[in-house]
Amino acid sequence: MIKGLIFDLDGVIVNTDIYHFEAWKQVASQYSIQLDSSINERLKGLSRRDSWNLIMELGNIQLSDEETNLVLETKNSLYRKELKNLSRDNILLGVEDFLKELNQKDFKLAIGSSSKNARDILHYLNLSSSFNSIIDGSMVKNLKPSPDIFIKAAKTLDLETNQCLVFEDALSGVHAAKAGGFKVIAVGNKELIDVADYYIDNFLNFKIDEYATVS
Ligand code: B16
Ligand code: MG
Repeated sequence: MIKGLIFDLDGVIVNTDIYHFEAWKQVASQYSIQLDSSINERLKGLSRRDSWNLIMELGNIQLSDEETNLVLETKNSLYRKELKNLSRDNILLGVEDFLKELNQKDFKLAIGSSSKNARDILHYLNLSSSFNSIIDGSMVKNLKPSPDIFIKAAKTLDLETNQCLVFEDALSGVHAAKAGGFKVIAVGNKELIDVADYYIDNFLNFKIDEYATVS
C-alpha cells in the first residue's frame, strides 16, 4: 500500500532545469564547448560536479581541481541569479493542487533532489511546508544515479521502499529509484517511458487512488 510520495525537484515540481542548462551553456562556452539539448537530457539529475565532468569529457578537456572548483562556483552563482526571479509561474502544471490533495489525504511527502539549492528553491516558492521531509544533495554522499537520496527520503518518512512512489524527470533519477527498489513514475519526459514503471505528462488529472496499491 502506497503511503509516501517522493518527488524529484528540478523538472518535476519546478522548471528550474532550463536555468541549470542556461548556466552550463555559459560556463561551457568559456571553454569553446557548445551544449545542445540532447546533452541537457544527460545532465538532468546529475550533481553539479558530475555534470561538469560530463561536459569536460564531451569537450575533451581536463582542468585542475582548483579551476574545476572555480567553474562550479561560477555555474552556481549564474544559476542562483536566475533563481531570484522564481515565482509560482515556474511551478509545473498541476503540482500545487496535487500537493494540496495529498496533504489532505494524509500521504507523507518528501523531496529527493540532487540539488544543494533545493531548500532555497522550495522556500522561494513557498512550498517547503507541503513536505514532511526534504533530502537534498548536501545530505548524502552518493548522488543520483545512486539510490541513496531516495532511500534516505523513505527512511525519514518512516516508510519502507515498497510503501513509496518516486516521481522523476531524468534518466539518472529513474535509475536511482529503480536501484533502490522503488516504483517510479516518469514525469514529462517521454524518453523515460520504457525505463520507468509509469509515465505521466504532468500532474493534471493524476489520480493517486489508481496507484495506491501498485507495490
Ligand atoms: P545544484 P534534481 C538536480 O536536481 C538537477 O536536475 C541537476 O541538473 C543539477 O545539476 C543537480 O540538481 C545539482 O544541483 O547545482 O543546485 O546543487 O533534478 O535532482 O532535483
Ligand atoms: Mg529532475
